[in-house]
Amino acid sequence: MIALKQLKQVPAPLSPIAGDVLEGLSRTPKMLSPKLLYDAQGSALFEQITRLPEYYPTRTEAGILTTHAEEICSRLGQEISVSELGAGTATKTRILLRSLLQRQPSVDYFPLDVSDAALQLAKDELERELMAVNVHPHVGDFEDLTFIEHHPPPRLVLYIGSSIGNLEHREAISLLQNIARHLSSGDQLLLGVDLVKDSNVLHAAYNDSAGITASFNKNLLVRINRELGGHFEPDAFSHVSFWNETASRMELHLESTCRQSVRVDALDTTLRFYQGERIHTENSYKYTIECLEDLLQRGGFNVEHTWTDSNCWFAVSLGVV
Ligand code: AVJ
Repeated sequence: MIALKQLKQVPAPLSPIAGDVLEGLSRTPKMLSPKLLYDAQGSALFEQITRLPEYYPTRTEAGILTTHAEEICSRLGQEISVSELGAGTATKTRILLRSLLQRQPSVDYFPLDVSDAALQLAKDELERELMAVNVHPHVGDFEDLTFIEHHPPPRLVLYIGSSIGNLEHREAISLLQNIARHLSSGDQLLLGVDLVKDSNVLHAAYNDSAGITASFNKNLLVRINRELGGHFEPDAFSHVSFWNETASRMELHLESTCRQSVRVDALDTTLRFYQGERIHTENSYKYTIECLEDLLQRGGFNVEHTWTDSNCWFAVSLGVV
């Protein structure tokens, strides 16, 4: 009896996501940080998204990098090192690194990502394909960027893939300022952002017919079930994504299909949902070229050049400190 009582008093080891989940789901309206979407399963689902016919950003950006690789590299410093924020599996980065190796004998490449699995894949594939690239992976988020100072100058920081689209404008500006603070004069940033376009194109990209984006979104609930002893029924929520014109962003939500209560053991709480209640899970901001260049400027970079595709669907901009 006593042993059991003592056992009950031992707190379960708190998962690192507990605080974020409790905070977000206690708000009105409920929300969850988009960072939570990228566990191993979520990162794998995102990789699938990048190959969907409706999801244009990845292949459009890859097209821009392929078409302009030489010109981009000609604008970079001599014997640079490359750091990448949110590198993932670094598929698009290979285009640039390959081109860079025409100008310098080797490259030190420092990918940062929250997903250890993705980084390991990046390292294995890159070092097999491009022997002159030395990969130094770093698992972590963007809170502390001091490690950039340890990368050999002159530096190129890559922040491509429109990951900055997850951030509010003021968050995006302070992230760029934070990057700039750890760089030296002459160091450069290559930033990729998704552009404002026909809302039908946007809608299709986030509501794919194969339902992969829906699975990616619902994986949040699966993750809470696994890591926090949640009792979510993923199919009692539907994937909702729409263009918010006023805010210039795509929004992702999970909408409760019925009135329901969901117990989350590790948070020692029961969440209540009314029918139609939404959890806001992600924003994906879309820029105009003007807004993109303004963002770089406010972030502490001088814009050197901006490249786009023939549809003007995506833009890649080079800035210098
Ligand atoms: C990884 C943030 C660039 O905003 O398009 C894709 C994430 N979410 N489909 C994006 C995402 C749903 C993606 N980013």
